[in-house]
Amino acid sequence: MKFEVITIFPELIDDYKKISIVARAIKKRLLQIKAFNLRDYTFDAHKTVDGRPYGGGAGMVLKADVLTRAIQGVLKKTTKKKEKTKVILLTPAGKVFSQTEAKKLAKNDRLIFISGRYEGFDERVSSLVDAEYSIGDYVLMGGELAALVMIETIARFVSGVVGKEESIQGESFSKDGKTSNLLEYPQYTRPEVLKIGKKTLRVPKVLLSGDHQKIKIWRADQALKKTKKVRPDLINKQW
Ligand code: 6GU
Repeated sequence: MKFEVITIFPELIDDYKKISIVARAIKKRLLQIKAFNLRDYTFDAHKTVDGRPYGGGAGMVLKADVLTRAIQGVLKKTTKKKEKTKVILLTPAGKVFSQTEAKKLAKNDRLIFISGRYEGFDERVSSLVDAEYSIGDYVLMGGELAALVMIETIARFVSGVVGKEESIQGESFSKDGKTSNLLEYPQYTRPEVLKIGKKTLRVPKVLLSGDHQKIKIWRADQALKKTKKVRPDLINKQW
């Protein structure tokens, strides 16, 4: 699967590619991640990417002509075979990204992300865009981190990217796992007894019992309790 990001900070995307699992997947040719500098698609010597908003107001707006040139330029770099492609605009005003959206987007061969800084985009760029996404209800300085969050989430659905070790079965938010719709149960590893200052922290006895049926029930109960406590909204959520 191919991910392309149009940004004024391509180095942010390029640095991310060096990280373990992602680097391994790129080496195995399962993933491709490419950053394109928006300034390479400008029309003037100053490489201007933004302008003052018509009608006045604070902040600057990313120029539709520059963005159009960049999107069309990146789209044209296509390989020979027909690739199922989507152009995605990253904005806090977009549809909220989720595990379900990630799974759907993973059906594409190629995703082109447009990442803005400044206050926003000239609205006319939406005519070249297939979807607008936000990663949550808070405001970032720009879309680069949102692009990386989406890329990492979607890439985990690409066959071979996540090894058996890091299995995606049964994890929080996965629809098909045993703990469907619930957060994951707590995990423990050695040492069995941990001393932190005056505190002695032990691994729950049931996990040392060897009784797999009991462990299964305990884990399901823990997952439910944890979810009720921190994310009650997930209990009756339709995915
Ligand atoms: Cl996609 N962009 C920005 N600037 N802020 C965000 C976001 C995106 N998603 C959540 N906050």
